[in-house]
Amino acid sequence: MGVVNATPDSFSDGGRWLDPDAAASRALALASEGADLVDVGGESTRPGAPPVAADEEIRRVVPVVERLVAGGLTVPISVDTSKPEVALAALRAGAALVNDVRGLSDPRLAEVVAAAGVPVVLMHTRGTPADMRERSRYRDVAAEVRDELGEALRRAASAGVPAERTILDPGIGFAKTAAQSLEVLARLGELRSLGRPILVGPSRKSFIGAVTGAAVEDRLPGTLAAVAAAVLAGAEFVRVHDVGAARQATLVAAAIRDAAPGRVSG
Ligand code: HH2
Repeated sequence: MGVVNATPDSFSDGGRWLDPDAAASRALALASEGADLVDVGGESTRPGAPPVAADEEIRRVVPVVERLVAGGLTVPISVDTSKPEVALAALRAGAALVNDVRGLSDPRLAEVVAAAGVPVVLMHTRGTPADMRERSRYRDVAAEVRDELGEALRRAASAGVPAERTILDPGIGFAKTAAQSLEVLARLGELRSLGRPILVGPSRKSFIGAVTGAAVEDRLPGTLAAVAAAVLAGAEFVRVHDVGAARQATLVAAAIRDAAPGRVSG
């Protein structure tokens, strides 16, 4: 999944793709680098990011989706939003999937997803960008993330979104310290007990800076290490900014995983 942030303030690429034409050409470039999905978002979720009104988020996201549909993008478009109005407008414009960093905690978004019959990424977080840093107290981070994703699955089901249409994401860096993000990655396999495909978004995040000291723009090697670890632990999707490099890392990690004796490939 290639990231297209049509925002002025995203943590690693804020302002680069705010113009809809620039964002659309970025998405097309990611698809030609081998992205299987492009994820278009109009609100930064970095800790401390200011909230964006729905109409402003729609103004950022929908023109990008429209340009991609008109420009013949061949891979599905996902919309990275937690707002029902934005999801609805993006789906009407041609998006095929909703990526919700709040795991359908807004029942109105769950209704939109249920009515549209589209797949949804349920990501784990706690609170909002304003208070997520204070919400990172866990007794056992991997077990609690798994249990809270289980609750998200139940919320989805009761709103009419069947489990078959969900993808689960532990939310690297969301209401988690660097050490907690590392532990969640190390224990990613524990999420498999929920029985759904797993997506992981480690790209350029601060846990990589905590381990290496690298600045945001120098975190590609660390991102690739995390991508490989996630794939070896069973992730089906990785959300990244640098698709070409991540695709190579993913293919090699998957080939190593599938070469283990006794494993049925595919
Ligand atoms: N991370 C970000 C945004 N959306 N969605 C999913 N499913 N998983 C993630 O890990 C995830 C996500 C944050 O990264 P980015 O979009 O680059 O930054 P910002 O939120 O500052 O726009």
